[in-house]
Amino acid sequence: MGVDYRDPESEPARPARGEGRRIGIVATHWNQVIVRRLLRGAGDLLAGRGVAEADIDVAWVPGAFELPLAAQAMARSGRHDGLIALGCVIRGDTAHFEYVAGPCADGIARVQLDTGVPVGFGVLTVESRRQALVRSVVAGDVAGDNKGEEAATTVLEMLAVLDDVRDR
Ligand code: INI
Repeated sequence: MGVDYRDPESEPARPARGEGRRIGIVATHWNQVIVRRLLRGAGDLLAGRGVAEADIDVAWVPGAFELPLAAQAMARSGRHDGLIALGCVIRGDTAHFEYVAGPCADGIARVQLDTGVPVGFGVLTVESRRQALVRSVVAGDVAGDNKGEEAATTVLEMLAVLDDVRDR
């Protein structure tokens, strides 16, 4: 076997650190209450991993449909090593759920591939506000997880993977 990149079997899974990383976050005004919970999850994770507050920029956009364009602009600016997209599309709120959620996910995936800048996908696509709350837990909530935190973890992990792959 050649090089085995960050195989969790071959080394204890070490959380990727964030010191010196510059992170851009794109977030939506739509479903603001939920998105602010996702933002808190992402921000706490980044701080805990050592990303300096001054190295985090946040750009607000109207809705999930607009996230890819803002992410593309941030990626092209050269000012960010990695990005995090935060939003929430609720099926019950719109007849055109698929037309918003699909292009958002496709567009974010395209930004990563077109620019080489990793983007953590922290956009909830859910059936109801209740489901959205359970996927955006903050301190004090009883159960669930926080997809903003997960997206932040993912982007730090991808930056470490890309460093490894590009260095060898
Ligand atoms: N945008 C969201 O981020 N979440 C939603 O649930 C949503 N709904 O329900 O329609 C939504 N729509 C707006 C869309 O993202 C665009 O901002 C709009 O179509 C203008 O381009």
